[in-house]
Amino acid sequence: MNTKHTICAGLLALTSSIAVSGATFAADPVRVTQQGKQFSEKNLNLVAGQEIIFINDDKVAHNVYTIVKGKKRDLGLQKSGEEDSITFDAAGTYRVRCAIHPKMKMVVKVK
Ligand SMILES: [Cu+2]
Repeated sequence: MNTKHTICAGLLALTSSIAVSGATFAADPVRVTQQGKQFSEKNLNLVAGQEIIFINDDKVAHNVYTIVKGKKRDLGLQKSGEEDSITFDAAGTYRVRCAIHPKMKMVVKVK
């Protein structure tokens, strides 16, 4: 009987477990001020995973929101002096608005 030995050279899968770390740096958050019922930026370019910190530097309250992946991301009522943030995880173009002041508009492009 002829027995055929097939010896599979074990694939050294070490590399896959070592890789990854250090490859991804989250970009710094961007600070956007709300003053005079306007955003301090009209257009912003971000990388995926980057965060915008919205600061209310107005006397009046604001309510920042945008739609991320079909879901409304709403910071709710933001009183004078308060700050809150939205993280943009996915590439795309996002229109940021204030629910109280329709003229407040900002476009965020994430790649
Ligand atoms: Cu507002």
